[in-house]
Amino acid sequence: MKVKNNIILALDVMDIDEAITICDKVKGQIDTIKIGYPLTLAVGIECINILKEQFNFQVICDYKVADIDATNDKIADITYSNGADGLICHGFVGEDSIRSCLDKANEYNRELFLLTEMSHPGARKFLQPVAEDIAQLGVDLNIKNYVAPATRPNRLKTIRNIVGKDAYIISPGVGTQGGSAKETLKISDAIIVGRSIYTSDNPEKAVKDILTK
Ligand code: NUP
Repeated sequence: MKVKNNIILALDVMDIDEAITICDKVKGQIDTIKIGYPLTLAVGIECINILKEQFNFQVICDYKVADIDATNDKIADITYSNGADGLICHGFVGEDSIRSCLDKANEYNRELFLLTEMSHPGARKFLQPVAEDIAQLGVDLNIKNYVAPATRPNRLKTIRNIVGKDAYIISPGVGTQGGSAKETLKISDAIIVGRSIYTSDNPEKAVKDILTK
């Protein structure tokens, strides 16, 4: 996936008018939006197409898909058929579950992102010990796209070393969670930023500040 300025806006607002207002302010600098449960559950899955049609954005759905293969298949199908350019799935659920998302991505010719280690403090306990195995499983399954944390550059580096230089890594945790855009982009291909942009009085300037810091 090619992402303008290597920055993805995590649009975790719960109102479509607010979402549109923010998008309107950042559309000159950003062409890729990540939406998750907050916007989707508040507005409905049609929010994907609203953002695509109004702004011509690429939309990544952060549904952290983590079910058995048969259910993952349905979740991936409804997400891609509603216009998602990318979908994020969890890796800890294992090969069959990941594979059903990957098969759907290939069927629709869209992207699948495999979540390895998460960025929040709680991820240290259960996810961190298996994150390298998850990344290796992604490599074994020929997955091209990964999510790995901006909050722990050393862990991000370890995951980069496993998935290789040609893999595409996107990293949440810049700004509010404490990660640095500059440091992260030495290792990752793109950063994911939410609150530092969408809670700002001046989202356009917030994007500029993040990119220049
Ligand atoms: O490990 C992860 N950490 C994380 O913050 C995986 C994620 N998908 N996210 C998401 O990235 C999180 O749900 C939010 O949508 C975004 C980060 O937002 P913010 O901390 O910049 O507001």
